[in-house]
Amino acid sequence: MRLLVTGGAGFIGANFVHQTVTERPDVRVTVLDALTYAGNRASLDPVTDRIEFVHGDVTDVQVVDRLVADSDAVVHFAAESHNDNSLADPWPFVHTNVVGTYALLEAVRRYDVRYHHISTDEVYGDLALDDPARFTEQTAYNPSSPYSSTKASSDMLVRAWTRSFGIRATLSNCSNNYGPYQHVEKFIPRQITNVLDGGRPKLYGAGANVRDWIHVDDHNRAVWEILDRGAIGETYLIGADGEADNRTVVETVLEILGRDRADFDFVPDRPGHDLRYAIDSTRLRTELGWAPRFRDFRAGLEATVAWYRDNEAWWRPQKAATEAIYANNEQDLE
Ligand code: NAD
Ligand code: TDX
Repeated sequence: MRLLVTGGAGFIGANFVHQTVTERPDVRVTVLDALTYAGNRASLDPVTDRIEFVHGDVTDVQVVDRLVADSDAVVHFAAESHNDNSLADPWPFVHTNVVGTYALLEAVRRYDVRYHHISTDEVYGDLALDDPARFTEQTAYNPSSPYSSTKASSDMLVRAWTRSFGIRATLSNCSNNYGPYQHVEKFIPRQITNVLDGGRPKLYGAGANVRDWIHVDDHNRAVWEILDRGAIGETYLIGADGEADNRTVVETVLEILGRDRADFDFVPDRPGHDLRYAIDSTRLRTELGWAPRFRDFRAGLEATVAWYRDNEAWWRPQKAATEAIYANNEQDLE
């Protein structure tokens, strides 16, 4: 099988490529990645001699056409992925997430190539903190941020191309991922590396917002189940029952690293900050037999903390510039 992986130098994509190369030696992987600030070629170092890497943009129809024509399937991870950046400058999100998906859809239509679309639970908006409900495949779309609205837009394109043109597509919406190779702008790596640097974690608002954490390897195993056995035209929600409020996550990181649990700062809240995400993944579990392997969030966090401690050379080059952007944003919000 010839598999095109877009965004394979990013967090989830790189972990997906590692897993695929290790567990599926029959798959020939080509990565298409623009190496934006979020892409890191070093994330593919462990597998570099076993894949083809193409430095290119998913909005470049010529590159996309050539690579899709030479593939049996595409998994589309590439995106602008950070909510805070989308509030500061939405344009790259519209361009990559919407136009990039359009370019891929037209190419898979032209060459009748199997397509899997990676999306997020954020397309459903948020839930109240005290609401027992969780998102299902039937929940209405209601995105809050420029990021989530462009992901919702791309999902709609996939659904329309499936119905109108009969492309062979599946779609998955996953909750918050954690694990190795995640950019230090994101919540968990930011706090781990702040503490490793002797600094203090930064909690938005009151730290009460809830995210539904899943280990990135569990996400990627679910993607493979869908590629193997998912029903064409269908959507699967991916989640591992990992709800935790942000304050608890920060306190756990501090505790793992031997610091006082109260050693954090509250900072101004993110505008429009979604309160809570929660996924009901019954469909994926019952129809495709998927189950998460990382069931103990604290153990997964300990392994992630250990990875950042052992791989400073991977994250150090991004840390100062990322914190400078946050300092600037914080000033704007005060
Ligand atoms: P990331 O920001 O770590 O990586 C994105 C990758 O895409 C980078 O390597 C970047 O260089 C590449 N890229 C960006 N624009 C591109 C372009 N125009 N052309 C080619 N490559 C481009 O993101 P991530 O956290 O790994 O997320 C991957 C996907 O998973 C995204 O579609 C995101 O919406 C989705 N998702 C993420 C999470 C999460 O918790 N991180 C949860 C659910 C869904
Ligand atoms: O410094 C911080 N302090 C803080 O309290 C940061 C960076 C974040 N937060 C909060 C905001 C969120 O409630 O932590 C939570 C997680 O924040 P992010 O890591 O920015 O993730 P989120 O906005 O939830 O979106 C993530 O999950 C869904 C990914 O970035 C998206 O790509 C994915 O679609």
